[in-house]
Amino acid sequence: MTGEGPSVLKSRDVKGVAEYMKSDQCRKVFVMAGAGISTSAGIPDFRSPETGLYHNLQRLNLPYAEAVFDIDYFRENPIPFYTLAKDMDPSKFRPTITHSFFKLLDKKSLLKMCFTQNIDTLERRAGLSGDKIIEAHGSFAANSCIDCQEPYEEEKMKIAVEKGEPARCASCGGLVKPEIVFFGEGLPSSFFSTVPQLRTGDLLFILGTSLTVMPFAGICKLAPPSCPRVLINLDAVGDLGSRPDDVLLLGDCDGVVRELCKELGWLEELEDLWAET
Ligand code: CNA
Repeated sequence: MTGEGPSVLKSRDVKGVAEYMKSDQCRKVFVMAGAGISTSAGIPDFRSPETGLYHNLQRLNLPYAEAVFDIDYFRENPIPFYTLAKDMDPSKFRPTITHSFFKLLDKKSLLKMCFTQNIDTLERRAGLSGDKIIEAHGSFAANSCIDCQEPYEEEKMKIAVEKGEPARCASCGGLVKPEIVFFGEGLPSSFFSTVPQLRTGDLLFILGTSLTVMPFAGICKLAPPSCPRVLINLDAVGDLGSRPDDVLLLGDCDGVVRELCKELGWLEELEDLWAET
């Protein structure tokens, strides 16, 4: 289908997207987000060359980079994860202007749901309410035992992470970890019950993700052909670009979001929302 002209949008660029967003056709907006929306907050993503976590994991002496988020490896050796968790402590970071854009979409009564792979809770910290976020890979917001699932107190967990000493469950002695989804673990049921909503979407933004982790990566295909899919990312990913109304806005997401909001006449409001975070 590449090469065909758009059918829903007037043009496959910022102007075309902004014009569509202001029309009555565009009522239900969905967001799919990944680690790239938090890099400007200072949290490294996984796969960016040089700066990504996978590039910088040598110091943890892992057998392979993904092992740091592998549940079987964690049982054997939880130290690398605890070392990483210290660097990723969400309370140390401020939401980016891209996170505030999601809040702005919500304020304009456009946002239906924000599906995020991120575990940093910055969507919440940007003011988005829990009923508008699906944290598909869990988050650092809660901690529990990997064996008996007994919840573990946040303050005690902070101390364990700070010391780099894996916390143990008071009931069964099992290892404790934040409720983030490791490789080898299932996604939350809320993810599976909510993704079908994407079939009703009028517009889907996909931001800061390499679209490589399944099943999350596959859900962008659920958007119907009448729903333009807008990729805001440093590089082209997945099958984006294969549909007539796919828009590739390649570049830094904060910059592209500002450009789009300028076109929409929303820039000042966006900056004000961000200033509040
Ligand atoms: P990824 O595989 O690291 O891909 C990130 C993508 O974002 C790449 O395509 C980059 O080119 C792009 N990118 C990086 N910086 C920018 C930027 N400033 N503007 C636009 N695009 C940018 O990360 P994914 O999210 O796709 O992978 C899924 C993993 C990463 C999930 O399981 C997450 O839990 C995990 N993760 C989350 C965080 C976080 O919560 N902030 C950090 C690191 C990893």
